[in-house]
Amino acid sequence: MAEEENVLAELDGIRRAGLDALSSVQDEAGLQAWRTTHLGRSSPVMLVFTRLGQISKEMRPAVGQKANQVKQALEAALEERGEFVRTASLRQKLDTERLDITLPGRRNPLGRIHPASQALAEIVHIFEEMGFQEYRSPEVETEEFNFELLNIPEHHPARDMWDTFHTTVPGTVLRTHTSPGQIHAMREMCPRPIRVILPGMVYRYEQTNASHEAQFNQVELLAVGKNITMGDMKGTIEGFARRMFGEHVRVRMRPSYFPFTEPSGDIVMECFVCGSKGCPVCKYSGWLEIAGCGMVHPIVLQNGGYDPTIYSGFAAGLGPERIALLKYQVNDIRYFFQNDIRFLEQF
Ligand code: FA5
Repeated sequence: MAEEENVLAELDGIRRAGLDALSSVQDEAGLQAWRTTHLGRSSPVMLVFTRLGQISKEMRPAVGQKANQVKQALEAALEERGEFVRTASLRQKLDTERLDITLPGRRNPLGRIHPASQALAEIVHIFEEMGFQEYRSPEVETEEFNFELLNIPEHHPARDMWDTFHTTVPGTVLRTHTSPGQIHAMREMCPRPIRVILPGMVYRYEQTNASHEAQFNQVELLAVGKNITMGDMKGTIEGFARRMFGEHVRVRMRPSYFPFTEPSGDIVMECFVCGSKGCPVCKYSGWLEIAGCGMVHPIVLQNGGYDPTIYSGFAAGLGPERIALLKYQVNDIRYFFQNDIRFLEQF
């Protein structure tokens, strides 16, 4: 019996010692250490539970109950002290780590629209004002659309003008120009009259220089209807050049060859980079080619579903980066895709 009374007194001592020790705990680490010492597996109160078997049957419930009460009292005290320690620590942080919300913030650097995209958007806007509708066609094309349907049969030497990148799918290429979009647009809109622009990226496997990139944008122009003439084409392109560069800009159309137009031409503009004196951009000619153009070939009209004895049309393919070279007087087209922030920040 004396042994049981001793245990009950011991439990009172355990509780007192635990609570005393807890009152001096000041932080999270102290709370953790206290928990291990006073409530851990080898803590005095937990050891009482392991000794219950040695206590007489009559007294066991009383001792067990008291041990439970002590354990719960210690747990509740720990909870309360934890709350106190955390609140005190938060208060101290608020006092010492005060935020000065009047300090100016750090600005996020603001991006801007890429110069090639700016030129592209302006070109699209001008043609939209002239009544052309924007139409999108795929950048990955079949050889049939990129060449055959544009009257460039396999093994025709004209294919050399558009050496390209092939994909792993046989007969599928990255388009070399936006002209295959002509066939897509015609097939979708036939037999209605067409006035569309097709902007987008094109790819060529070629040696780059001041006026040639391997990846660049084009804007295709296509008008199909009854009685469309070369005069319409010339007027449209000259009208565009005046809006883009001003009333007095000098534009020339010179004869050229494309298998998908007949007759064909190139649009050349005076070189603003050198003031027409001659530079690497205009290959020392004083003029820079900005577009190819021509009257849509009868075979191409037919491939698009239009009867060439009834309908005619004109098409052109403009190079927005070439136009941007002239507009912003940049002396090398390769700057556009080098991602040099010092260049891009100027626009
Ligand atoms: C063509 O791509 C024809 N599809 C254009 C066309 C469309 C003709 C409709 C007739 C009717 P060309 O390869 O010349 O043609 O390219 C057209 C324009 O794209 C050029 O005038 C030039 O402005 C631009 N361009 C051509 N090659 C490059 C290049 N490597 N880098 C940057 N711009 C280029």
